[in-house]
Amino acid sequence: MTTSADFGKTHSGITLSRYLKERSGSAQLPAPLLHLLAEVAHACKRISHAVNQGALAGVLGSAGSENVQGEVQKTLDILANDILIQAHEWGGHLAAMGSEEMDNILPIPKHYPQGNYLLMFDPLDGSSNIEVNVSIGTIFSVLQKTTSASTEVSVEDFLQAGSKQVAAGYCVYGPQTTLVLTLGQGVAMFTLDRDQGEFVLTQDQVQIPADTKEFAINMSNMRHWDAPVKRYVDECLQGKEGIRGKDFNMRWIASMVADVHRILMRGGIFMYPWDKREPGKPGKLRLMYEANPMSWLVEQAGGAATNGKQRILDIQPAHLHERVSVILGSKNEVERVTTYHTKA
Ligand code: P6P
Repeated sequence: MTTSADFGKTHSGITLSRYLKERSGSAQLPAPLLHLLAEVAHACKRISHAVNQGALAGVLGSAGSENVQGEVQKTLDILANDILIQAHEWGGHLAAMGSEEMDNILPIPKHYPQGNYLLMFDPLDGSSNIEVNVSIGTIFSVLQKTTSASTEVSVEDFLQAGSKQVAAGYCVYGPQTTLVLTLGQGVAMFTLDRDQGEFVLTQDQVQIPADTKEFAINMSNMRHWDAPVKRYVDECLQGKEGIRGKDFNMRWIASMVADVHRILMRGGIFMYPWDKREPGKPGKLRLMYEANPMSWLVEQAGGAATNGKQRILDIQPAHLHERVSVILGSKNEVERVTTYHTKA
């Protein structure tokens, strides 16, 4: 059906609301889940506005506190976290929320409408880039509480493998504000049209090329890497003269959302592997609200995601804020790095 939104636009004109409504009601995509995602999108619009205001709204700089990770919290980290809590505590779709910025889960107050979904988020990933005006983003993951409605929600409800997610995505605040979403039926991208205040479908069924010439890793950590990662990167650096027979490019934005978005758009491999700086930690990135949602998106777009040894989505979490080594992106490259680990 042609609508006025289709006139003069170079995109589908399909708003996120219409996209969700058209998928609502099936067993896999019940209306409450899709309504929850509409609320996530609304919160991301508000965060985008705050991020875009930057210094004008006095939201830059540090908040003078630390999060559970021991990282200095930026003012915008806390603002984004508050926006997500306010957007969801009353919606009636959640049993509880979990956030990188909060030590414990946040059960929905008993006197508020209760739901069955569990929402995890990194409210503002890459926040060290805020002051220097580089893309940052919100990452979210949705699980379902599997215990009975009468059973009090607890952190154990969240400790499910990433393969149990029912929705996942991110919103990248860059030259465009783009919401990227999977419901298990492929990956769709929605760009925020500020004129109408709506996210509009700009790409659907995103596919990551199986091969690539671009790798993303923080090279300053090279001396700390394990042998398989060092072997892979060395072979990339040898270029045409080496066994790979082609030259590689390197990117590192230090904002996972931006690096993953580039990979979804044109392929590549992203690595934040275990290194010997903190040997007791499996990696820097968090499993529940960074690696799991990003891994599902990448797999849904035809890519792969492992911790070097196993599929990230198969990892059974033991703690809410547990960390993991991440290797994700173009399938053939991820398989090569994983083979170097398993055959080492
Ligand atoms: P480094 C941002 O702080 C983050 O969690 C990811 O978004 C990003 O990929 C990584 O850390 C960057 O880490 O050690 O390169 O600053």
